[in-house]
Amino acid sequence: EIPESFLNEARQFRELNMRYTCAIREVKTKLEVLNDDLAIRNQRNPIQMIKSRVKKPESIIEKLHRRGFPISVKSVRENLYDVAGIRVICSFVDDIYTVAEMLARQDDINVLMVKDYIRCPKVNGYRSYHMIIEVPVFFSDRKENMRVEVQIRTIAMDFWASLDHQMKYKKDVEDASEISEELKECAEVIAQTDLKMLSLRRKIEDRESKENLLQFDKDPM
Ligand code: 0O2
Repeated sequence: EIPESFLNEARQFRELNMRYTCAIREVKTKLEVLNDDLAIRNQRNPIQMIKSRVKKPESIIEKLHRRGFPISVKSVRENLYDVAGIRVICSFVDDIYTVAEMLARQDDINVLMVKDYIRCPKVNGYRSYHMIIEVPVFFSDRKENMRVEVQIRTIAMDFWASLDHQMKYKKDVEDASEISEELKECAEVIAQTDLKMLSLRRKIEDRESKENLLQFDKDPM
């Protein structure tokens, strides 16, 4: 016989999962709208890819436990900010800030926290722009402000973070500290390359706009 209290808590967790999934959908739509509009204005897509996930129950419980919070649905709502996670992969570093500002400016979005690990990288070399936002979601019987963590980074930063993440789950690998050192060096090279790519794109755009002006002089309407 399964105790009623357990079934009740399980039901509540399932409902919680549904609510965070819906919150992700709302924010994803906002990002897709921004991407479509910016693509028309600038003739290129600032967003390459959007990934998302709802934190697994075991990770939720582990994090609550690690931080000394009670294990309950109420506690998840109050104490965790990253149950709903969206990762936005941009082409260039300036796209990250454009997308972040445009999202933050929307009047139904409330920005609770920003961590700019691009301007201030972590000691291991990790770079990414993190925002914790609150978005209203309209359910059948109520409106609820849901928290969503949005991580925005370049393709290169994402490539680096995947390998770094893999490393975290293999703590017992030989030469771990040597690998960490090399990963850190790689992060610096990647950051330089991201900046170089941005300046090259700007040069190309400058040239294009000069050519367009020349064309206009030759052939004024
Ligand atoms: P997952 O699997 O992505 O969900 P905490 O969440 O306790 O680590 P805090 O201050 O709440 O700490 O969050 P912070 O520093 O903003 O970073 C949270 C998330 O950013 C992590 O989630 C990772 O996704 C990513 N992140 C932060 N630092 C690193 C890093 O050094 N390397 C990589 N690869 N990712 C990082 P989770 O919950 O750890 O993991």
